Amino acid sequence: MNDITTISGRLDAVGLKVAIVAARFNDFIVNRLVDGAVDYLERHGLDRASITLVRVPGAFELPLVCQKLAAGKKHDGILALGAVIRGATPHFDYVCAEATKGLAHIMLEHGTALGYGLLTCDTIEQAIERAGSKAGNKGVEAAAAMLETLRVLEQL
Ligand code: INI
Repeated sequence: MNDITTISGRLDAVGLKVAIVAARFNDFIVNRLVDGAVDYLERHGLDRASITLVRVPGAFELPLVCQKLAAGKKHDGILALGAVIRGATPHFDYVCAEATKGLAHIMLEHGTALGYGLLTCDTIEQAIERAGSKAGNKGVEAAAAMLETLRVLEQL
């Protein structure tokens, strides 16, 4: 592999500005994702004062606010955090699909690294497992992915 030019992202958050957009719906889960993401970014050198936390009503509103932030170009990376938990109606499917499509679209439209930290779970137990217990913390994973991606983009 020595002869291959390899580009990879340093996990170094020093000097960056990051926006976290977090849904208030299921906040007992989402707050754990926010805590995990902030802790990860701080441990990788981000100054706490360089984080802007924006609260939105639910996952469905994440794309609109992320789009406005991406268009504003004031942040190096954006992190979208939320938790959709299946109920008795098809509502879950619509919210998950539109939020996910919207977030992917924003990344491509604006070329902004956007961490996808939206839990889409069948049960509350699954959400708890992914918010800092048995299955890790998806807020941390989304923050790590955002950081790595924005550092890759800088080099292209
Ligand atoms: N929003 C969520 O973030 N999680 C959910 O589990 C959820 N459920 O199940 O309904 C949810 N709905 C609200 C939605 O995101 C919008 O905020 C609402 O429809 C107003 O536009």
